Amino acid sequence: MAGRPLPGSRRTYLPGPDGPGGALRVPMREVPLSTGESVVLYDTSGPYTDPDIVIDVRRGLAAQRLPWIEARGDTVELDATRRAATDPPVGGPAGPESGPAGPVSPARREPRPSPVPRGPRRRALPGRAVTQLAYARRGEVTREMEFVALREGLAPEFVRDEIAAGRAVLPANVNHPESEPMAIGRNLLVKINANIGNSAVSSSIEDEVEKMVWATRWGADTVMDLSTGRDIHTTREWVLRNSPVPVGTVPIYQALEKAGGRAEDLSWELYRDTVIEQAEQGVDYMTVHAGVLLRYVPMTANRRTGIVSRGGSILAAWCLAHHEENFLYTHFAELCELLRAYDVTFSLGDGLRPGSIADANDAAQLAELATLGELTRIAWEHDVQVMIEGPGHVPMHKIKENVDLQRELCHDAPFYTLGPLTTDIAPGYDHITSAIGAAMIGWYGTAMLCYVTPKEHLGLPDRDDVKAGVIAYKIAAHAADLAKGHPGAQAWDDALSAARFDFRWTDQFNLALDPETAQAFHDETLPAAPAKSAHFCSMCGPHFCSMKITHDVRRYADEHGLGSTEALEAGLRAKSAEFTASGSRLYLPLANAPATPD
Ligand code: IRN
Ligand code: FE2
Repeated sequence: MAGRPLPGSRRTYLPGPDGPGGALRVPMREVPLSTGESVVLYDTSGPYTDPDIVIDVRRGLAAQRLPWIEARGDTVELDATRRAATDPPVGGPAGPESGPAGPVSPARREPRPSPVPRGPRRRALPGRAVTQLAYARRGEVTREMEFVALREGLAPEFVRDEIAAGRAVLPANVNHPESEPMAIGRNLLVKINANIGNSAVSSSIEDEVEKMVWATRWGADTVMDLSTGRDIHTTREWVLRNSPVPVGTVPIYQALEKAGGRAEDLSWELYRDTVIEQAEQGVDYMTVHAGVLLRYVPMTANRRTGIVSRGGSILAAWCLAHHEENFLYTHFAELCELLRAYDVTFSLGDGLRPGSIADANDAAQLAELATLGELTRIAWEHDVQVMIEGPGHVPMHKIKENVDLQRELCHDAPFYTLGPLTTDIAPGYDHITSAIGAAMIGWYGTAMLCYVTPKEHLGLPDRDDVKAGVIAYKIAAHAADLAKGHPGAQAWDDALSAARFDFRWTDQFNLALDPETAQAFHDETLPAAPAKSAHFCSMCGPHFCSMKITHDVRRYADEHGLGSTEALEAGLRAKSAEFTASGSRLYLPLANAPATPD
């Protein structure tokens, strides 16, 4: 099937250093304007919005990074017998026979004869680190780094330097060659993650692939597959093979399924095999709750909401049941050895994050953060990339402290936070309570914001919730980019404001984060074509549009040969006379609307 760009946009490609026909080209979203100019925006939607690319979700996306990975010559293909040991059979009740579809595939519900073909899986040659961190430290600018630099409008050497210093990560498993490279760091554009995944009681494989495509269409920079229900392996396989963005997981969820749902039956060996299985599938980053130490668990006893992290509560239960130290902590160096063989990035989990305003910045949270800093150093010694997960629920006045402490304790590794929610009182609106915190924490330097949807605390998000969450977080991330003065961030705002001021309505819709909603709202009151160039909208009506008045004032100045200040004063006096003459009413009734009672 061919893709569908957002209304008024088209997918365009920036040529790489070898020119337009070269191996490297970076997809962007181009918005052509009625003025003949166009605006080029960062685009996460992948080939799904390129009408020239035919996508068969049963085959997956093109493995565009494969030649780069092979050219480095530091990985080896795993043979099929080796793979059979870690790949469980694909199938199950909601398995391949009902493959993913929705907006992605017209073949929904059609029987499919074969499961998703799995590409050759690979890992590092013995003793080699195939991580972007290892390359960056050696001074190598990889193709992936070049791609990121072009996309963000930065120098390739700058991107390499940020990665080498550990200030940025570029999650790119050698077994996910379908991904378009992106990087996460405080000196790059603020990124957002969308969580998808089924639970034991809801959703199917096709729903999850559809959500991934949907989330990236609206701007998700990464997705995390948090499936805990049936077919975890197969769902992930479908998501990975079709995902143009890095995919993250929390392996302890699948390990718990393998342990029959009993936390005490988990073991390092079971966990390790799960990590290998997922790394061979191509998971780009993994949440690892290795900072939930036995001695920290009692610190949560008097909290308002105890332990709210799923992974954190599983590890806490294991520690208490065995009265032993968290096996993720005691085996951390071994875990590093595994991750460096595929270039899986650590996302060190905040298993003790506060789950309520009352618990924000408490001793348990900060003790865990210090341990994550210690683990960061160990991962770096193994050339493994690291980011640090953060809270949670934090009131506005306690947000900055989180970023300051994280920087100090975790040596400037990128911070990746869930919101934070700035109040607990608005279930049903937690995309808003948390986007407020996300904007603030992004401004202070958080590199990636994990979205929260309106269904948070209430249920599994559906398609509409995913969109609401992504849009709320794109707003927070972009607001942070503006405040941080990221080069080029403001150009988008300037273009949209110019369109608004010039009453180029269609340009305004097309430049919007959500063009469909912007146009639909305008259509609700002024659907006719002439309204799309009218010098007012139904909010203020024709006589009280401030922008129209400003234009009138400027015209008045031109016509009367007045300098700007004089013109403004004279123009405003004229407007004031007009206002008084109209009865000094602020809102004039629309011509076709029922008269407003005075
Ligand atoms: C992000 C920052 N802090 C937590 N997160 C996300 O929460 C994390 O990336 C993953 O998507 C999810 C893990 O939830 P638990 O297991 O910690 O509840
Ligand atoms: Fe919560």
